[in-house]
Amino acid sequence: MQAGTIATAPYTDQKPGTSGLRKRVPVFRQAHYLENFVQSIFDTIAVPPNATLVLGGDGRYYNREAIQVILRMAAANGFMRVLVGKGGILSTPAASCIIRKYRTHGGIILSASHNPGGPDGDFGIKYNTANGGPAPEKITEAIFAQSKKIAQYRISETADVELDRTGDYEISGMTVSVIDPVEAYAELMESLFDFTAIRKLLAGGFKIKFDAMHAVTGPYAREIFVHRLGAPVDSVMNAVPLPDFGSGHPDPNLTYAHELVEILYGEDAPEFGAASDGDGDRNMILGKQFFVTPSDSLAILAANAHLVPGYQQGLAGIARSMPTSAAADRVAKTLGIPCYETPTGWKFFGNLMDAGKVTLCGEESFGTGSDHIREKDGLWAVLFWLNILAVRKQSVQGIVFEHWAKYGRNVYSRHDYEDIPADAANGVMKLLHDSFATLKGAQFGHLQVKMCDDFSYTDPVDGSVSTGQGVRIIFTDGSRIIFRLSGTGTGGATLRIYLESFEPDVSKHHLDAQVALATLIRIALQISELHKRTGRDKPTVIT
Ligand code: VG1
Ligand code: CO
Repeated sequence: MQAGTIATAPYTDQKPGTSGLRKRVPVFRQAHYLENFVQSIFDTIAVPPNATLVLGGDGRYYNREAIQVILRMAAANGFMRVLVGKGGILSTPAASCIIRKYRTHGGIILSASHNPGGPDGDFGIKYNTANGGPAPEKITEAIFAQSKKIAQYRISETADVELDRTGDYEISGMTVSVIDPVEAYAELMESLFDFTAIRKLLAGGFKIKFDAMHAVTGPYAREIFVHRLGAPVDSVMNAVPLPDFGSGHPDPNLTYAHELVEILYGEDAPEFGAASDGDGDRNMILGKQFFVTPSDSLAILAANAHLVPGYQQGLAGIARSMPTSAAADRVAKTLGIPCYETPTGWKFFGNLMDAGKVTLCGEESFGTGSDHIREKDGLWAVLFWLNILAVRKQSVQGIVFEHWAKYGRNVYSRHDYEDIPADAANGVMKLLHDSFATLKGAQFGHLQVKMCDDFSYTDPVDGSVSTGQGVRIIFTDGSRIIFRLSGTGTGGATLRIYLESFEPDVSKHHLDAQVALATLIRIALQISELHKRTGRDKPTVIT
């Protein structure tokens, strides 16, 4: 057994995006590509003596091979121990939970989240720090800088580690502990929510359906819903993780989770439906024939947190990403707690949670979470909803309408134009920037533009500044149109348009969001010249 140093040359494209480095599998399979990035992480964090690393992924294609490589590299880079999920599996929230529980130095999560997998699908890698959260921008930038000058990496020459049996193994003087990926996470959930009340709700005939989309949450959902909460086995669908997610697109929204949507909108529908994404950090919440917008979901969890054991002591504050609707702000105001507006991506919430400034966080992209870990957490959100439903004994729809009646409704929608040519997408963004001066004060029917800018954020804890986080067009009545380019895609560009307007009038709360937002949608298309510039006449996905 020996540790070797291998000469390599840099790649120029290893810049982490919104959530880690994501590329197609064939890109990761290029000679030294994975190794270069992993060594750049280890060089950046300067592995201290006796350090432990957490390692696991969402089970997608190339997960196991990558884990073996990273184990060999961790040994050669001086780690004392690696905790790896059995079968190479760890959901993103479970990885965060384990980093915190065992106070490790950090963790590597292998996932491209909601992006499709398979030999030609996407793969991804992300580093999380000792607080359990995604590395902040200054670390991801340092990793990128290192990847551009890397000349060698260290790797041990050892046989593959047996990943399918829990237990401790030794490679090149380093311990590999293969651990149960579910246990610690399930225990954490049990400590936060009233499992007895949820068990009673389910035993009383309240039917639920959870779609794991053949991604990582299957084993977690089975353990929690079926074994610990007594739901029937068929409450969890697509429960077996597959390397290509059964050829599906593991993104829990109305378009890609259509199998679940059809069940919830069909005859004899269950009372509650939910889905999670590839790596288990997103959630979609459905009631019988009803869809809960993620921005509303965050606001409703906050407004009902006092009903849930883990949050009964009150919330310190709430944080939401900039494009997320201001529904949560209204709840924060009523509760008399602060609400922070951050750029897109979970890495911006970490400092606020570590400083005790916020308890709940959320993004419009089906991400919700709290300071129990430092990642968004799909099953956590589902359990939070079930706990509320068990206490309030109302339908999902009933709870949402009551919420709107009390706070007003932030009508919200996101339109995604996926895989458009990068030039066209950049052209749209440039046009918008160039129009700031003429847009300000412009009148569109009854709507007048109050301000427009490109969002920038100063972290209230460490003072770091992040610029270029999305174009905002804000109207005098508070309506907003946001344009942003995605930072998680691997092919072409994805342009996201976020639309929001406030409706206090209860008699209009039943309106479909697309109908209620029709004027804003028209304005967005007009000022961006989107159809002309991209050749697309409708969005790929509407949520
Ligand atoms: C998207 C979402 C963002 C989320 C990110 C990672 O980023 O919009 O809210 O934090 O995905 O989520 P982008 O740059 O494509 O808009 V996940 O579930 O991929 O870790
Ligand atoms: Co995800």
